[in-house]
Amino acid sequence: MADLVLFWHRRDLRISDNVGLNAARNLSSKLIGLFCLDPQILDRDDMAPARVSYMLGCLQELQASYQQLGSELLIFYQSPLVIIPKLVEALEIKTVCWNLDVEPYGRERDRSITEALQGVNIQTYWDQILHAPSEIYSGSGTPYTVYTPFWKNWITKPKAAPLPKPQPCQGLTPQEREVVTKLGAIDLPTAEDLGFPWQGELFLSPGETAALGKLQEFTRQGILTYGDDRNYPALAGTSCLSPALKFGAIGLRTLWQATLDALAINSTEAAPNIHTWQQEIAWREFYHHALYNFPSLEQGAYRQQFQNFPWENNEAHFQAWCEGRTGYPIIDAAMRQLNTTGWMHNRCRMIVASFLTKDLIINWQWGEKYFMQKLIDGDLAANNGGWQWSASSGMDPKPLRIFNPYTQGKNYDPEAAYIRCWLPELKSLPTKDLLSGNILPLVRSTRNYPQPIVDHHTQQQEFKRRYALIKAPQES
Ligand code: FAD
Ligand code: FO1
Repeated sequence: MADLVLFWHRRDLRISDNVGLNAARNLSSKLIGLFCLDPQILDRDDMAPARVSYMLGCLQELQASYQQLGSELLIFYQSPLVIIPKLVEALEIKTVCWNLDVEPYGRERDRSITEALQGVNIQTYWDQILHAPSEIYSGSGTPYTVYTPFWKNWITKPKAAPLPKPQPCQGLTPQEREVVTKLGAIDLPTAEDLGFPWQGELFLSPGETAALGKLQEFTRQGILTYGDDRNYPALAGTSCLSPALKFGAIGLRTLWQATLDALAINSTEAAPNIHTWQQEIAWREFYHHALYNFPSLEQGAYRQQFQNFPWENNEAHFQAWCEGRTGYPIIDAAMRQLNTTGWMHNRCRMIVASFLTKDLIINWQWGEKYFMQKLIDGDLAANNGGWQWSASSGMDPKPLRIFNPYTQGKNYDPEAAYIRCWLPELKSLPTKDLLSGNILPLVRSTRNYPQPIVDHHTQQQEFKRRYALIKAPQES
């Protein structure tokens, strides 16, 4: 009888194009999967119900996929540090495999488990990015801190082809099944059971099948006009794959191959659009590598001098921003999209992040956390990267980015269709008033829509004044 191999899933909730799972299956024909509902992660105060709900949906399909292979995915609501050594001992498992992660918590967890599993064969792999951090260093052997040179290097590296689904395999014997039941294996709970009820529709249907379907649909059509369409939040101009990428419901090699296929079958006119989407995939990787190389990003600003920024941190302003009641239509529309759906368009993420940091002069970390509490795709690396970019506290602070919310609205929501969709109380107002914010006080009060809580021009000057105080000498 073949040796039992344990494959531990974390954010790779699929069976196809899964580097670690594919390798584990090659090691043995007897293979089971494991997912630990980790109290240390689930008890954090930045958990989003939409995200937990999406994750559980992915796990449901993953369980079914394991059954089709002839095996099973075990679920425990326990710390992996406790349950994995117990499983290894009770089932005499000789090999444990998993895919690596870039997050500080995950890396420390993996280090502790490795230590606890002395004598066990542990095999780890890079799966959630196309290139491991060690593959993309500058000529002088240091990590990149600016995107463009990173991209220029990253795009020249050959990318691996998608991997197939694992071959059918054997799972546990009835006796072994009894053992895992005694150790506390559970049926998959609902998001409500875990304390994260999500009543709304999910922005993307969970699971591998839905993610592959979405990729196919997008690379057949949406990608061909992505270059322009991606900037307009009223259009369905982006792939909507971010939750799938967060939880690994789709493999990166499959994604990349789809872009190559799209380049091969479409006209040369489409190519710049496809390249732009490839660049977004590289932004994701840039932020993953950044977090891996500079784990302290999780704690605060990359730029030292930014750690003492004199923020205003007005709690009432923060509350108004969270609720979408700032009196700035484009800001409020975006925040209501986030609160209602658990997702926000990228253009709007940049606008509301600039508004929070540069207009309300509130610490970007408050916004970072609020996003994590709401986003279905909330991902430490991308979220932290996006916030530091917007706050000018990160690796690439120049030019000092201050978005004018009215100009942004005019440029990217010219018919105010997005504003009308999320602010139905203002629906009947003329487009030019919605975009300029010139809404009469009487109209605001009858529709219960607030006055602007701050003046953009005054606050912009104030931000610049404070920014000058912390600017490093070499920048002045
Ligand atoms: P598409 O435009 O179709 O892009 C395809 C994929 O590329 C995305 O799914 C995503 O994985 C990646 N990607 C695209 N743009 C970026 C980017 N700027 N940075 C990093 N990866 C990118 N993305 C997250 O996945 N999770 C987050 O928590 C997150 N927080 C953000 C916070 C702020 C302040 C900002 C400005 C951006 C943030 N982003 C985050 C990046 C981006 O907004 C989303 O990835 C994108 O809106 C997801 O929609 P999509 O899948 O339709 O993207
Ligand atoms: N990974 C787990 O192994 N167990 C979980 O219970 C779990 C919950 C979870 C919830 C939200 C979220 O955004 C991610 C979640 N993940 C979970 C994945 C997590 O990102 C990885 O485990 C990382 O390696 C942790 O650093």
